[in-house]
Amino acid sequence: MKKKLVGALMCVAMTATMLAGCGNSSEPATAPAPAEPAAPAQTQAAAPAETTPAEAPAETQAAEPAASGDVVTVGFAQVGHESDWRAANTKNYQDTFSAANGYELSFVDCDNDHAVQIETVRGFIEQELDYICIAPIQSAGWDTVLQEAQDAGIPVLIVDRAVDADASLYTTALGCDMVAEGEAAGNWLAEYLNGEDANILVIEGSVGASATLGRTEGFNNIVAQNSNWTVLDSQSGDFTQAGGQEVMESFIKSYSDFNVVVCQNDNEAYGAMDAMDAAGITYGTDGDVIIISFDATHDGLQYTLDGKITCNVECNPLQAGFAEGVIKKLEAGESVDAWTLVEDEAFVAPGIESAYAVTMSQEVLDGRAY
Ligand code: GYE
Repeated sequence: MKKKLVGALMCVAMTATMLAGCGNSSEPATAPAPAEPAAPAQTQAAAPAETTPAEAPAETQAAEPAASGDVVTVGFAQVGHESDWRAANTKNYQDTFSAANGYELSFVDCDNDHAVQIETVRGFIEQELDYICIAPIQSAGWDTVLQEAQDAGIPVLIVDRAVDADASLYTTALGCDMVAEGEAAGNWLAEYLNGEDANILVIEGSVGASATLGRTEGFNNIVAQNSNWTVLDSQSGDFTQAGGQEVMESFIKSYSDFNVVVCQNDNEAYGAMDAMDAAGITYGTDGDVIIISFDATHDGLQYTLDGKITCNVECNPLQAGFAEGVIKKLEAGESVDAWTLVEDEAFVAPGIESAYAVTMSQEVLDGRAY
């Protein structure tokens, strides 16, 4: 294994609060139990919204206000329950689109199955819901059902991840800029390595998801600018802890000369840490391997604070307020933006100063809402 060179900026500040046994199965890293994917949508109600609606200048299509009386019916075809990020995102939608807030939310966990997600959207169309939110499992394959929703006159919000369908087929899209996230990770790595070689292993997210495609593209943009960086391998860990562990175990069998592991979400990073622990490979600001992660969920940032994940690029899961902002405008007969960006930032372990990221502290962690 190649030894990581530690520059002058990178003094280690491991804290006494370091978690014992990184990524072990007792960590609260798993999402709630799955809903039956093929089951009919369940109506859910919960606490009031926590987030602020998007303040977006009017730009595109206005829709007819909902015709179903006072209660606004919203269908949400959610990706699944693969990660902590997803659990926070689901809770945020359930809290925001609550009965107390005047909504009837039909929530379906599509269990990472594209066919189930398409049929779920068809079900929402048949039920004549007022609005449909889709967090697309994969970016391809949406034209037909989006056309069906449009023909039925139901506004569709593409949330979190993107589709590659023509934008005229849906009302609006919102989410994080995944390419920018990948570039942030790469830019930080270039700054941190300061000219040293990188032999990189990438644990990608789910195949065909825009979060995977964008983070990969963005990171590769920076790889292309660094002639002494090599991506040794890049495999999908499906955005799960088990997937991250499995891919890392197979990487460890095949490669002995890596000094960077890029995990496209926190749960994969937990699994990768388990695999490296089992193989006696050290990582973090005190070890041989630099771990970069994405999401910056609470537990992921705890590992960043502990110096185990060196850089963690945020993707904010609290996006329901933006969707509600769009729906309120449509209800009022106003036009909405074609696209709303949910902004995020990156975080680095204590002892590191970066132009691209916030240095972690207990205060930063305590201020996390998810
Ligand atoms: O990074 C991952 C989740 O689409 C941004 O999906 C989301 C990604 C997130 O499973 O944890």
